[in-house]
Amino acid sequence: MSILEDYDPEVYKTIRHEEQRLHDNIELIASENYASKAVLKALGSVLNNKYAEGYPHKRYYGGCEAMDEIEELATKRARELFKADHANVQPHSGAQANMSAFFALCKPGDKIMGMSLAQGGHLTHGSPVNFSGQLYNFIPYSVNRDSEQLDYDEIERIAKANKPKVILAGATAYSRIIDFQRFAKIAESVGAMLMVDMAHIAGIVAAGLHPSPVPHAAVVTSTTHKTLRGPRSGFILCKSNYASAIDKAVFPGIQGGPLMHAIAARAVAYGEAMKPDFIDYQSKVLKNAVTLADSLQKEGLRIVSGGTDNHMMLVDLTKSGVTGDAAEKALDKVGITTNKNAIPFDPQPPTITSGIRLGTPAVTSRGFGSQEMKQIATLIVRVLTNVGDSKIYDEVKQQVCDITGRFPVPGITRYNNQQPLL
Ligand code: DSN
Repeated sequence: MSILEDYDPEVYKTIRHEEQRLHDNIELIASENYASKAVLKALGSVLNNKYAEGYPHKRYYGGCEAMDEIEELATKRARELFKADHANVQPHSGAQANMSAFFALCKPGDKIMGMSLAQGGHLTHGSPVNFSGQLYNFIPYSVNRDSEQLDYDEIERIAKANKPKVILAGATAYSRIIDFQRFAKIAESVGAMLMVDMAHIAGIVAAGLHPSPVPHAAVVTSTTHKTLRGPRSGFILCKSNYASAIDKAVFPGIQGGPLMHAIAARAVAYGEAMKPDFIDYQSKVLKNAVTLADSLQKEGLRIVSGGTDNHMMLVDLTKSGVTGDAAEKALDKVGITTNKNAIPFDPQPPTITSGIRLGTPAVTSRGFGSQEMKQIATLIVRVLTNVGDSKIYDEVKQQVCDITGRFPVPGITRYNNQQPLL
């Protein structure tokens, strides 16, 4: 960083600004995490400089020897980590991974069943403003209105009535175990292919603490930067009979040159996820999520579906009279970072919402435990019951600083004169 400081102080300043935010704030966005120093090192490496269109030993550019080595290492680690027949580590992001999977499995106009964005799905699971909703005939399914959990009988009924080509499982705002085996049975019963987007839970799956979709799905897509704690990127796992279609869909189908520095960083992240302490980390993520959800409930907030089995929870703010948007903004003021999120059957528009989504991957990477979860719940409620009260905000901000000051941020050496955790 000191080279950048001299060379381009303006850019350096913004990076320092973000380091300061990462250090000072409590990061509760469920899809974020702190990549290790090793992951960041690979991302910032000279592999950035190389064009390597194609696949190992079948490139459209010379000089790709090291590129072949790193891509083979990353795909081997991804296959081993998730016990998959085939891995493609080139998608630039989760959205690109999903686009590639749709291209491989369907033709424009085909029917795909997916969880709607408003119910906890993802933009690329058929939202009308996204390519997925525009190119394919998406049939949405939702959670049950009473249990706020996936209703597999209802999903089966919709599948039988519509006979989709693909059934897509996976979510960005769903806090319960997803029964991939049941999804596979439903898909099989209507002659559909099962695709799973496991982006949020990939790290928990890798640690063996959430059932894996890999044995059940034709194709599994993911990102690497959420619970998996790697670089921002995507990847695809599939059964061997889909390997060729998936590879062709990624390149030349929708992408050009792979981002080789990001592929190297994925390899580092997969390697980290293979270490025994990764299982310990993921079990702490889950334990912290339960403690945070329980503590918020004790403080009077309603958790959608009554709790969590994974790294996240949705908090229903309806009774408090504070919208998700107002809550996100108020919590931002005290250094608690969250995102507004629709709750199931939310009457508010997506820009306002009635809820916030909270997750524990980042704070657990930092070393927070049960005590901090309970404290955070109290601080959140203190803010939400005193929205607009700057005296309370100052008091809570001080307590946030007291907590964050005790925990160095992985990947950043600057603080506390000590080596980072990772
Ligand atoms: N936007 C991501 C999330 O926050 O869940 C999913 O891509």
